[in-house]
Amino acid sequence: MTARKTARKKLKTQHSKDAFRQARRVIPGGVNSPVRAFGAVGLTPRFIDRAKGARIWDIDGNEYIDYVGSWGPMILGHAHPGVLRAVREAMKKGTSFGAPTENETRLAEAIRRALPSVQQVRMVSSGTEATMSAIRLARGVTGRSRVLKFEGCYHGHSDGLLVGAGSGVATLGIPGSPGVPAAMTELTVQAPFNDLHAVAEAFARWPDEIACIIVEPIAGNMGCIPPVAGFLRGLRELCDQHGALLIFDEVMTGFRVARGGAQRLFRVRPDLTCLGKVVGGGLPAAAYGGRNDLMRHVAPAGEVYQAGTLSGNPLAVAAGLATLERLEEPDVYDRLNALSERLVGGLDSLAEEAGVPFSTVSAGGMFGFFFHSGPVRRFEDAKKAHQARFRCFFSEMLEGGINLAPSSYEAGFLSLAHRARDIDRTLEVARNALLRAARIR
Ligand code: KE4
Repeated sequence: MTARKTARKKLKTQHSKDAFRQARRVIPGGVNSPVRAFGAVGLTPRFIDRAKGARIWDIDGNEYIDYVGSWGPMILGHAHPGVLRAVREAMKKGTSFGAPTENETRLAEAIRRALPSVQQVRMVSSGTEATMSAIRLARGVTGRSRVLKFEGCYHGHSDGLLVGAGSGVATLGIPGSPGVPAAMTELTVQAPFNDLHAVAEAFARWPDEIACIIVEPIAGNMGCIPPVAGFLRGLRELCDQHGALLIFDEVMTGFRVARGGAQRLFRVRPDLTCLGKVVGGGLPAAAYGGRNDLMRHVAPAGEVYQAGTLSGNPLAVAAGLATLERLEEPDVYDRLNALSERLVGGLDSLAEEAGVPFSTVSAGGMFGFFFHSGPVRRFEDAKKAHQARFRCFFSEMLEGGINLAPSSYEAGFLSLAHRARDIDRTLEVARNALLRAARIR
């Protein structure tokens, strides 16, 4: 009697396949942001019908436990009643005025309460705008032109930040995309993440030329990679020593890893902070802010120009306010930490049982994993992770009703709507997914 392999019923995906074909006719790659196309995993992207709490449903009716959470904003869970109510109430008064509203002041005050390093805030509509504007401000205030960033850190798609991954020590940026002229990246210096020596070398090589360092204090765009002990403190000291500004790009970590973001977690105070995702509660809103002596240079208070038709949009501000208000509850981050630790702890145990090299990271409501035994401290390390195993794992988890980020260079996100039973279900599916991945050489 041959053991029949229990062929698991594959999820129906015909509607997503049809929708993807149709979308590709009128939208480049069929998506409005590249990662959504599932290119890294070679599968049909799931077109979404609706989401609620920790769950998301595709247009074929498949249900998933969601760990993408719109790439971070949905920290309360999808379609949170309080957020929907706030947006509905705001909509009744109109959708956009191009004039100041009191709620924008309230949101700025809520951000200040959480981030003592931020005395003034400017709302924008995307993380890209936030980082681009913070860098312009740093250049305007210091009168310097160079910017230092880290390989594998992503700060949105403004030209000067789309630099190819350099190699070795601090290197001058090379265009990371067609359409970005070399002249736009020549002023961008790249160093390996977690490498203070390379940063010190950059300051030595370009004395008095570096306006700022911009860093994801916990990197979330090359997988999830935390700073090694002393790294952020070291950046603070080098910036102070060389008269450069320190910009924390907390678009992903802000209100995600702690109420005061990574700067609270690691007790390092940046000069400027960029925020996004959670501060818009799922609607287009982002921000940059910092000390009064810096922000007073931003137009119209000062000379550094920056503007935006929909900056501080009433609906986005209502969603952001409703989200941040709920994040002021006392045990929020303990709950998120407990959930992410339950998840990554379970994955670690299952990977060990499966005998597959694997390492995990978690911080607040953010987590990551690599098919690499670790330590993963920089982009070079992350690139050594086993991609075929990741693809197999991702596919098995998706088939099992678990929606993970479709790239090993992304992070995962939990919400306050996730429960222990969701994590346990996820681990049930992960057991078999890791065994299958382990069989790949
Ligand atoms: P947006 O322009 O996409 O709002 O934010 C850019 C940005 C800036 N800084 C950090 C640390 C970020 O993570 C991002 C955007 N994150 C990606 C996820 N890795 C957004 C997903 C996407 O590009 O579709």
